Amino acid sequence: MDPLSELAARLRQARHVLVLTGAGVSAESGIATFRDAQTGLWARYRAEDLATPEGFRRDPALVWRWYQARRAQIAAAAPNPAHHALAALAAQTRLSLVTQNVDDLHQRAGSPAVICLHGAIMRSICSVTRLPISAQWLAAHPGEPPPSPHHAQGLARPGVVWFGENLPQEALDLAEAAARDCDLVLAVGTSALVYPAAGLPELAKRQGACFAEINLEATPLTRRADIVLRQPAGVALPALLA
Ligand code: BV8
Repeated sequence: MDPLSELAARLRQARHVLVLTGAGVSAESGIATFRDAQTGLWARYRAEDLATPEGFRRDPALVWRWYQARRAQIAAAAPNPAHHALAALAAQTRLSLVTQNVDDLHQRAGSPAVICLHGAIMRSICSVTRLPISAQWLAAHPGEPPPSPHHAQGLARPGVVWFGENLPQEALDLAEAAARDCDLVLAVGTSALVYPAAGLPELAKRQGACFAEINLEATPLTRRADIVLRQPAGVALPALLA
């Protein structure tokens, strides 16, 4: 049986499906991935200069501009067939959708419950009090970054998890519980380099789940996969539901 048919059959029989998505799921919406050599954000920016508390303290204006540029790219993007297929899957089976992505495309495609391990780029929080920046302040300054990212309550920062920061405990607990309970786990569009997210398929596999990888290239998880689909997520996921 070809891998697509095998995975489609597994999906129909599954009791609980865990899907872990990465930046590759948003690539067909025109959002650059982190490690794609041609267009990846890391090709142009050093992540350690930007997506870290140290980088923000060192140059808040640069980091704020980087996030504003990404927010604009995301706001101009639309969910692609991969996002819509996962939203449809939630109506057909018990699905735990866990994403590493900080865009809002899963939500805009209609996925009812998205476990966001790395936060949400569209949110801004005060890095001193970690409180959301007041809607009034943001409404009074539509679309523009703060005069400097310094805000009355302290530095305004994007509501994402930076390297070296702990993940939101509730999201991580939900994701790990899903990994321990699922009987099918899919890793879709992720290079599987960032932990603890990349550890979820292994956690599922250790308790007996079938593991499928849908990715354009091999990753450190490929050797552990029972099924591998080397196709774009926007092609493979709709085909699985056809
Ligand atoms: C933490 C928000 C406690 C910011 C992000 C254990 C082992 C090793 C290292 C560590 C470890 N534990 C902790 C670490 C350190 C670190 C880490 O993992 N470092 C890595 C780089 C080695 N982890 C942390 O710091 C985490 N915190 O664990 O706290 C702690 C703290 C310190 C020390 C120890 C423990 C916090 C990690 C969160 C970082 N924040 N995002 C922002 O976005 O600005 S992560 C960032 O990378 C994005 O969220 C992104 O989603 C994520 C992972 O990348 P991918 O999604 O996989 O994207 P990528 O571009 O890499 O790959 C895309 C793939 O898709 C490619 O393979 C491509 O071929 C494929 N593709 C492309 N197009 C398509 C496609 N596939 C299908 N279809 C397509 N169309």
